[in-house]
Amino acid sequence: MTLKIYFAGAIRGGRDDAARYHAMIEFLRTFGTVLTEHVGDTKLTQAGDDGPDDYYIHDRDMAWLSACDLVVAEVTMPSLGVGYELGWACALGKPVLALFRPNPDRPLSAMIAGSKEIVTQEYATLDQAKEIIREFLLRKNCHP
Ligand code: 6IA
Repeated sequence: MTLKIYFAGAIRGGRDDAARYHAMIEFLRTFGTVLTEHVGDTKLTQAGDDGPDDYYIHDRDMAWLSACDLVVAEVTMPSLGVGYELGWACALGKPVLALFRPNPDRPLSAMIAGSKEIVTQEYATLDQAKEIIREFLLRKNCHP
């Protein structure tokens, strides 16, 4: 059965890291299906939600979160939606990897960094992020 991966990254929180999300999603796709590919759509702007309404987005994403095998999140750009998803993912018992690029201006929320359910890993380059993702997935017995 194909691995179902839920990737979380900021949308209305800010799209500065959209290209990184895109590259991570491409890498994750070598392991299985990414349910939330739109998060890495570099054409999607903070304001560009001209699709379905917010109730639809919330309920569809929650259904994907319930259905997924694991969650990978890029948490450098603070996002209420990503925080909400990670809280729910923990409550649902999903394995969660949170990737964070440290910077002196904005430390990671203690609710993520201090969670024993969330595996938080710091990285600097995309190659490092890929290696962290690969190790996390292999530990969960998931192979490309
Ligand atoms: O608070 P944020 O918007 O930064 O929350 C981002 C997170 O919530 C992402 O990880 C997504 O899974 C989810 N999310 C927030 N907005 C959307 C959305 N907007 N579509 C799908 N997931 C979303 C509409 C875009 C669509 C028209 C392509």
